[in-house]
Amino acid sequence: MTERSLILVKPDGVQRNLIGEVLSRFETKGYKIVDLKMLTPTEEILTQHYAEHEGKPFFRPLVEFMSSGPVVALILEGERVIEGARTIMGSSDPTTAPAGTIRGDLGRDWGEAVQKNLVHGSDSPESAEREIAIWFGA
Ligand code: RTP
Ligand code: MG
Repeated sequence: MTERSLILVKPDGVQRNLIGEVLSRFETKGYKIVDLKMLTPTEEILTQHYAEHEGKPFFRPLVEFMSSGPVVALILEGERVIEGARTIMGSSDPTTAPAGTIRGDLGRDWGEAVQKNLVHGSDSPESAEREIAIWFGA
């Protein structure tokens, strides 16, 4: 089934000049970038985006990290792209993410409170719809 997923190249990915590398992994797989923009996210957009994590100890540091510089937000489209993009990304912790994935190959965990794990991808069709509305409007 054709789906859409909201992908972010996080501030560490932009700072490390990895936008092209990250996007090319999704494009090479065959997924289509159907919208894309660069912006420094406001607290408001991040509070909506990370609503599920509000109240957790890493919430404030996460919002501060994510608003520390520009990110690239994009909508990726393709067959089962929500699950497929997360497979390409690898699991959250860059130290244990499998080799061959974006986080496993390129992610660095230097012990910061917030894992600078380069990329975000929607985790379900419901999240994707919600997040696309937050970042790109209806
Ligand atoms: P994402 O939402 O960014 O795609 O990542 P995810 O599903 O793999 O991870 P999630 O549990 O949704 O957490 C969102 C982001 O919060 C940061 N985080 N820090 N214990 C910690 O310090 C901690 N846990 C999570 C990471 O940047 C993670 O990607
Ligand atoms: Mg998540």
